[in-house]
Amino acid sequence: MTVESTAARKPRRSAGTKSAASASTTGTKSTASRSAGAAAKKSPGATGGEPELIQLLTPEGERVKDATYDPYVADITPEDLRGLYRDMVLSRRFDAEATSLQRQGELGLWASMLGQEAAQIGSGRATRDDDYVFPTYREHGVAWCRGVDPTNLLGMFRGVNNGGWDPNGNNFHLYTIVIGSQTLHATGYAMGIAKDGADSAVIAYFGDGASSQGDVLEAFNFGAVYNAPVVFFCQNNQWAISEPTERQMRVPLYQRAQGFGFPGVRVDGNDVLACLAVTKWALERARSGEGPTLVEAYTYRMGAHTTSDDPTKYRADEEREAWEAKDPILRLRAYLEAANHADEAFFAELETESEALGKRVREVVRAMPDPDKFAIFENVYADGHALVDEERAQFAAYQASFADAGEGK
Ligand SMILES: Cc1ncc(C[n+]2csc(CCOP(=O)(O)OP(=O)(O)O)c2C)c(N)n1
Ligand SMILES: [Mg+2]
Repeated sequence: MTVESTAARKPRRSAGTKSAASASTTGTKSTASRSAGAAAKKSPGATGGEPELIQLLTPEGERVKDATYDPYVADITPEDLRGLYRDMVLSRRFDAEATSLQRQGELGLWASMLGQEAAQIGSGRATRDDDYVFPTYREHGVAWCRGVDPTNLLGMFRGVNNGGWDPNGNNFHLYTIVIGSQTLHATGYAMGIAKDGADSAVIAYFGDGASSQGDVLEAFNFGAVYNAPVVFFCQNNQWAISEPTERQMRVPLYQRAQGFGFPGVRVDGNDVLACLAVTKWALERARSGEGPTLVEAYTYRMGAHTTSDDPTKYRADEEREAWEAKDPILRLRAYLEAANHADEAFFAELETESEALGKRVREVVRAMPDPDKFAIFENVYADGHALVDEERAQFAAYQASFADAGEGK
């Protein structure tokens, strides 16, 4: 059975926004449409060409104009901006708590999102409730935006469950460890909703390392030829465990989209406002039948790959320090303060809220019960299997061999 082109879907564009597709079909935007200050910005560390970095807030917190993407945040209020700040602060607090809980032996592993808050909150807040999100294993900020209780993210990392939330509860799929595979799931899902005639969109998160994976390139191609309503959101955090981006690609990552026939853009991944605007644009393209977009959020993994990793073995302190100066939370705070959009009471209340969140996370995790030891054999096959039965029996005999067998499950 073939899947119909989404071109037949009814365009659905909200009033007051405009399409930037025409400016971006080659993956680069016209400098004519940008202010001189923003146009002068070149993304650091690019391996080819001179990619432009879409930016609405400089690292110092100054608002720069961008004729193409400003319309997507034109109606943002001071309250919305405080909301974005709150999201970033609380998700960072949650992430720090999880790292500490791993160090205390409460979690087996943790993959920190430190430094990637703007990319995740900006893009996450751009999604609509009826959009569907396919994350990797590091999208704690996106989960927050989708309304997944943060404590639910920790069960898998504690080893007490295989997921921890109902994906359909918040249209937020389970974390995916098999690098890049979720981009295919997302593309297939997007092809499906297009066939259903839905006007929602799908967003797939993945990393710079994942962009070398065949699955991701296959997803790009399927997405392109079926004009699927999917946004490929790549957080280029400069590292795939110990592999730097120069071992992943010879052209700037976002330019890969050109070869598949859809637009790609590079956004400052530490600028929450730019990430919000660019993702809104890309989702709107998807919803209105214009097909996929690749968004490369240029950012940095400030912490270790996971708590099992030691980045001091493969990267220089100076690199981390240079990115610290571009901190996503500090830049929005600088903007909020300069624009008089937030007072001391706001920051103080948020600090209290942060501490309360940390406390709740600690308490919930420590109280998570161990699963039944035999639960691992459930749900392997729908109707059971002789080999699984044999392994269950072996495991039961092994358990019974302990001196304290029978004193608990
Ligand atoms: C198919 C597959 N190959 C290898 C791995 C091991 N692995 C886990 S994370 C990772 C690096 C991923 O890097 P990137 O895509 O940049 O994401 P990041 O961790 O930086 O967010 C690798 C190779 C895996 N999980 N799945
Ligand atoms: Mg990476």
